[in-house]
Amino acid sequence: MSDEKLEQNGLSRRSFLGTAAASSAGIAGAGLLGLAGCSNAESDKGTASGAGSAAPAAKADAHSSEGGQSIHVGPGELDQYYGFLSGGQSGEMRLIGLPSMRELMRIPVFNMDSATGWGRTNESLRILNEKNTPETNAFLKASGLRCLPNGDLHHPHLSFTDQTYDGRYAYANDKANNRVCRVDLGIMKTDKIVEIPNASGIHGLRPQRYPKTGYVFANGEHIVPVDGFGGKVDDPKTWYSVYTAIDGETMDIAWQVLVDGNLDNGDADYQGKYSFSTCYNSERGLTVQAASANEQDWVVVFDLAAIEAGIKNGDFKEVNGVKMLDGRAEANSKYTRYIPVPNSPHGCNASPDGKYIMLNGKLSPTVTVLDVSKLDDLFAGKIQPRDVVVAEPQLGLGPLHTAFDGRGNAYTTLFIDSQMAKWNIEDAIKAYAGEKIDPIKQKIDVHYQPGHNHTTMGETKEADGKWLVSLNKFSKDRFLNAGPLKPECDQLIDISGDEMKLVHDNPTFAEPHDFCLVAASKVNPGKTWDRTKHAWWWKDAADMAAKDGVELEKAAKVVREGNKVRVYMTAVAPAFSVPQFEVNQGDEVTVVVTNVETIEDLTHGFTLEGYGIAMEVGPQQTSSITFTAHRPGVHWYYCQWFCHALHMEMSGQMIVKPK
Ligand code: RUQ
Ligand code: CUA
Repeated sequence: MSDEKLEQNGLSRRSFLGTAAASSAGIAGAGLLGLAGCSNAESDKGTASGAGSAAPAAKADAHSSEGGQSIHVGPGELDQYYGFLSGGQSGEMRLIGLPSMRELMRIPVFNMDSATGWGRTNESLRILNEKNTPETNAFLKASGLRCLPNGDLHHPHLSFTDQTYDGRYAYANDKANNRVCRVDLGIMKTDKIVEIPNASGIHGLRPQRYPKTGYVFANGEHIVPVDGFGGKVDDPKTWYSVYTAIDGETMDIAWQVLVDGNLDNGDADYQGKYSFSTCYNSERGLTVQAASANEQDWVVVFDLAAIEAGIKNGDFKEVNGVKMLDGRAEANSKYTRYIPVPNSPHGCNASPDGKYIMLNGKLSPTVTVLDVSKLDDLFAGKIQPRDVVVAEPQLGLGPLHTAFDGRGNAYTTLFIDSQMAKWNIEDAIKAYAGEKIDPIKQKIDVHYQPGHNHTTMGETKEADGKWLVSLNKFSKDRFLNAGPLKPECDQLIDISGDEMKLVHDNPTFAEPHDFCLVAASKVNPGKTWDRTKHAWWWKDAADMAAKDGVELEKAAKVVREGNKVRVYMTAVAPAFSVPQFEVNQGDEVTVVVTNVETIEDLTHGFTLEGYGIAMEVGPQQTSSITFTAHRPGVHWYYCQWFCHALHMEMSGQMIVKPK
């Protein structure tokens, strides 16, 4: 590329050489992901925010961006948006208020949680394990585990009806253990977790937008040998990746499609006809060098109606109980199309006008724009795959994800440049058609190395163009040093005016990956549990109580059956209805606590000293836990939520008589 051309593209010679050097070195790690840039930044703050910086960092103002929107939410005031933030390696989902960026709640999902007992209570263990594969159940048994103790929640996205959020559910994936969860927004608790068989590394996740969710699409990132399609453990040439559609209502797996390459991120269209997945490693290599050798990889497009017809006509193989269709490039499948896109595309984002799909180049400085209206012709064989591309602007180094303001602008994170690029979609289309026009409107520095970004309501037809959040992988000097492990840095950017303005840095723990920004009016959680509506949560405890002739809401009873002891109690501030119970060493004990408070925010808890037991019991909720009384002696149990002036007195004793 000539210097002149580089300048036209807004890339300095120096930043271009940064990647060129990395790719010619062929290796990897450092250069490839811009980590060289990071270490430079470490030693030289002057370049910390990335080479090729077009504009100095906006000066942060604690309360407002000059002339922009106020981010200050005063005491007692409420935020305008909910943010559903992934907890990354923590395995949880986090609820944030925007614009204050205050953390409102942590929702345990793929983790175990000390405060609520998630991963320990009978109710959570049922949800965690009810849709495991038989292999996982065997593994848990052999390992002496009650549930998988970890997960890396990546991509939270809400359910849709008619192209916008309907406030029913949030879904997210666990790449580490190939699972997809659902959070019931009525109680902000995980209500379903399903393990995806056959696939490996469930990564990209997106719900169907129209007519509703519908399907939840989940990408298998890693190629693996797949039963029924000749997959052999010792022959990587026979390995493929698996694309999964889950029924968002039942959380059963609807179908799977076998595909080439490593599926990365996905999205669905606004019409309910197609879904998409970026696909790196078209080489199907097993090393970094091999996996990034090709100049072009793909976006895979899935034709939903054709897939449904294929299922109906029996054109599938049943693999471990799932209907799998052959969508491989070499199979010339009617279910898929492979559109070449520059090197190792990453993010995949549908524009809120429903017209375009953006594929973020990662190792290419470009974002490729597909025109959704051309896909019918592509599947009909009337045009070539690249004919669907209507723009491919060069934005800077390391484009990872793109968000939208609903006014025709797109915002792309540039990982290597540590910048956010704002560009106009129609201008990019004109430039691709040959017009002399620069689609880039503005670039600002972010700190540092951004991955996902998200705008308020930006993945719906109601994109409102108020706020943009950049989720940055590195924070370095932005916060007080927290030791070798630093927080990540989520930055709030005001996009309501003509210019982006950086207004707030928010530290977050390892590592928020994706975010979903939702108008507060779309989400209406209950204020207490509902004994009727949420009876599914404690249905096992209710069945058990019915057999024992116990009414949970009035319970104060100990039932013994052989070496099984069931203790039923209520919690009303400041007392449990059973102040003491006695068991024999070795008994299997189940404690069932029902909080009969009717007032909002009056949560009790049940902690049993010396047994690794604590659980949340919210107003009108029943929680239960089962354990073996191995340790003889007097064991106090107490409420761990400060519920009353006599909260400390809300306790009792379990007496375990030695054998
Ligand atoms: S991917 S940083 Cu796991 Cu969401 Cu792009
Ligand atoms: Cu109940 Cu503290």
